[in-house]
Amino acid sequence: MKVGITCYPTYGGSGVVATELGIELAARGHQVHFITYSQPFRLGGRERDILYHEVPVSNYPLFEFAPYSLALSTRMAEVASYYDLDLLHVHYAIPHSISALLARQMCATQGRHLPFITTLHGTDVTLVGMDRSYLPITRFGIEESDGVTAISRYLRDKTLADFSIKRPIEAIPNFVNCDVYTPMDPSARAEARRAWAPDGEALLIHLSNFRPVKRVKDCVQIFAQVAKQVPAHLMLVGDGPDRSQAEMLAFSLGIRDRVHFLGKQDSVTELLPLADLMLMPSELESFGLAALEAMACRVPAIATRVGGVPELIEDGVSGRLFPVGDVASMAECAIGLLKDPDRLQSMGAAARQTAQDHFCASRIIPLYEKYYEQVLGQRAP
Ligand code: GMT
Repeated sequence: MKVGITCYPTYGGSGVVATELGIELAARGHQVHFITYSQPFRLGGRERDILYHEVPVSNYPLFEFAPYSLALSTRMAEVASYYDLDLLHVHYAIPHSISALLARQMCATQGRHLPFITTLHGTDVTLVGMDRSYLPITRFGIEESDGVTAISRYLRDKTLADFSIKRPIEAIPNFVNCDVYTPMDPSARAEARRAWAPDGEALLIHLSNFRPVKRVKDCVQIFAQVAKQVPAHLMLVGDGPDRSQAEMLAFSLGIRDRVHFLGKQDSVTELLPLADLMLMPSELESFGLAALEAMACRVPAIATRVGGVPELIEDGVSGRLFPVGDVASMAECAIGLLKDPDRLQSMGAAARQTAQDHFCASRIIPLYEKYYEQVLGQRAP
């Protein structure tokens, strides 16, 4: 199949899923065309059967806002025609589903059928989509798509209810490549941990785009409690609007020397397996890809019981779940686990097993392929 993929190529879960999907599809013999405004950050640019088409957005003095969505439609229709694409798969509803809809119409005028699938990731429905100025167009984009998937059952059901959607939505969960996200050899791990925890201290990790929904400051608060009882360090991976507030909080709590702000990292596969625990105290997660990536590396997460997270983490077995903002309980739980290596070890093993049994790319990519076939087969003769 020849598949065009559009996503937000910068830091963010939807871009990660779209890019990893493209890589996995190419590995299974499909030809993948990324159509985005810059190269997706997890793409090296030399992968076989993956082509990248930049969307040039011209500006003119008259435009106060450059019409990216229209430039994207133009590029989608061009790429579809030049490379004979079978379908477009867009990630994040706004504006990508609308651009794809226009591209489909442009192609139709040339006698080319170009169906498109929209994958909903979370904030496109729960935040952006619920904004009055975007709600009608989000609903329209969903209804007009040839296929729609959501990354959890929670998000599927919420979309159907909140937008009064009549068409079916397929729930296809986030995935990881379990051969890439994998526990590290113990001696290499012990050696690499020294960079962050030089004296054998415990090591916690948080990975996000530091938006308010991630509650990064809760991570710092939780860690401050933990560090009072257990010698420990915290790696904060990523960057975004709440970073400076988190830095200020770490200073004011007197733990700045033990909180390591690593910024945006291209390769988290070398960092995640080093940690003992992952912190994901989000206000909302439609799935929680960062926790899955950690779990595949045998690192259990202390997370919040929100959105689709309970579909990933079984509380008390493969991780722990708490109410949003319950910093005291999350800290107490982290301290308990760090002081009980056997329990931490078995929770880590259960986390890895969950990733392997339910969320490996080898299980999930065939679901996308099957869905592509279904959408392509829908065409009236
Ligand atoms: O909030 C983010 O981390 C980015 C956001 C996105 O759409 O780029 O992530 C969403 O998509 C991820 C991948 O499908 C999910 O794992 C995240 O749970 C989801 N984030 C939220 O729902 C807040």
